This record gives sequence, C-alpha cells and structure tokens, in this order.
Amino acid sequence: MAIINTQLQDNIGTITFNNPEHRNILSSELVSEMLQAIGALQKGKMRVLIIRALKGSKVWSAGHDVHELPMPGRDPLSYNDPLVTILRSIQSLPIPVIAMIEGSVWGGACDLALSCDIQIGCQSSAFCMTPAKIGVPYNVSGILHFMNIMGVNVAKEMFFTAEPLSAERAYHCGLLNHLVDVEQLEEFTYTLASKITRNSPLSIGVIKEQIRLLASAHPMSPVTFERVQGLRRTVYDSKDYAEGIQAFLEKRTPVFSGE
Ligand code: YXS
Repeated sequence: MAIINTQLQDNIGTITFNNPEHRNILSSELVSEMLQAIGALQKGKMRVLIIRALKGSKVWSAGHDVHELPMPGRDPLSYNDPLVTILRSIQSLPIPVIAMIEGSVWGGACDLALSCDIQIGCQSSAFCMTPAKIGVPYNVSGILHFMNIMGVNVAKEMFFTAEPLSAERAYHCGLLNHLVDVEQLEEFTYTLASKITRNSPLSIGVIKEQIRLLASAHPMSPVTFERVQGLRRTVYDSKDYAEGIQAFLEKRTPVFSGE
C-alpha cells in the first residue's frame, strides 16, 4: 500500500500522507515517494502543492523515523539525510507549497511544515520540537529556519522544553498563517490555493526564490562553521544521544546524564 496519495486537479497538486499506523513518520521510504511524486506533479503543470494528512488525522506527522537515526558517531541530520533532503526540495521548489495541518506535528515534521510557504491549521495543529527529548543536535539550517519564522525567544522555548505549542499559540507566534475550524480547513486551503494558481507562476517562483536566498543569507566564517560542527559532534557522539534513541525504542522516559 502506498504511504502517500498523490492528486493533481486544476493545477493544484496534493500529497496526502497515508501511513496513519506509523503516524506518517518521515521515513526514507516516505521521503523517496514524496520526491518522486513532486517530480511527476511538476510535469503535469502543477502551480501549487498542498501537503496534508488524511481527514481526521490526530497526527499530521511524527517526524523523523527514529529507527533510521544513526547510532552515536554519525551526524543524524547531515546534508543527505532523507528529512533534510525533502526540506531542501520543498524550499527550492519554484511553486508555493501549502501545509494543510490537521493533527499534531513532531520534530523534523515541524521543519517540514515550516519549510512549506504557507501553513494552514485547525484546533488540533500542535507543534512539538523534540531534539532535546531525544538528545539530537539539530542542524544549522534548521535552527535558522525556526529563528526566521518565530523569532529567537519562541524558538528557544520550543527547542528547550520539547513541549507542544498549541494551535492558538502557533498562530499567535507566526507558525500558522491561518487557524480555521477543522470543518472549513479543506475548503479554505483549496480556495486559497486556487487564487494562487490564477497569478503569474513566473513572478511567484522568482519571489519565492528571492525570499529563500535573503532569509538564508547569513555569512558564517569557516572557523565559526567548524566550531558549530564540533559542538554538534559532542552531542551526536554522546551517551545522551544513545540514551535518547534507546529510551524511545524501549518506550520509556530517557534519563540524560549530560555526558
Ligand atoms: O510500536 P509500533 O510499531 O506500534 O509503532 C508506534 C510508534 O513506535 C510509531 N512511531 C514512530 N516510529 C518511528 N519514529 C517516530 N518518530 C515515531 N512516532 C511514532 O508509530 C506507532 C504508533 O505510535 P504511538 O503508539 O506512540 O501513537 P500515539 O497515537 O499513542 O502517539 C502519537 C505520538 C506522535 C504522540 C507518539 O507516537 C510520539 O510521541 N512519537 C514520537 C514523536 C517524536 O518524538 N518525533 C521526533 C522524531 S526525531 C526527529 O524528528 C528529529 C531527529 S528531531 O528530534 O531532531 O527533531
């Protein structure tokens, strides 16, 4: 059974997560299916892409597949990691991508939702950033992404507490463009997408790329980059990182030693 469903109608593409049993985790299999679907939809004159879960979902996506996180010694969010790959693909897609969010959003799935250009949620759209809960050193582009969208203070709170941000708080902090009643979510999203399809795709594509380039234009000296990589390595080499993964797999609360 396909773990995503794909549809193209009136220049609006839709990718629907269809792995509710495993809470739509962003496994390498799901990411591979998404990348293939995006390529196919682009050939069909798609002007807007909507990414969503099945109607009635309690979880939009539970984030990175923890079973696929590497054991200590390897960067869990390197450039070629499947999650990082799909984030780049969405951010550089020359058309608007709308995250239609019903259900809770966890870890890397928050970055996926925020990598989309517009986020439309409902009462169940909570967002939880989980690196500190699992002992993962989040990556530089991901952290910059959160800082740009919600500001430093809220980003710090999300990363430090690893607690869910409610839909109302998410809307208030700029993680959601719109917060609508769940019964109106689908119609509201597709109406907005339809408006976009009537505008110039060339102008929209260039404006999206200009914003991406400006938002990521943060000069970092080689020494600073190497310092960041060194700091991140102390985390993914740590006992805490191993404990975070082991605790998740054993379905127990992790006990972090700070080593
Ligand atoms: O035990 P079975 O085989 O039935 O599978 C269970 C879960 O193990 C599985 N599952 C996952 N498997 C791998 N990776 C995941 N992230 C993941 N999440 C869930 O799905 C089956 C049903 O899960 P269950 O029974 O817990 O469902 P629930 O409805 O009671 O609870 C739904 C959630 C989402 C609240 C719960 O599954 C949960 O807290 N999942 C973990 C969310 C999370 O911590 N995600 C972050 C992953 S790490 C990541 O994204 C980045 C590396 S980072 O941390 O840096 O942001």
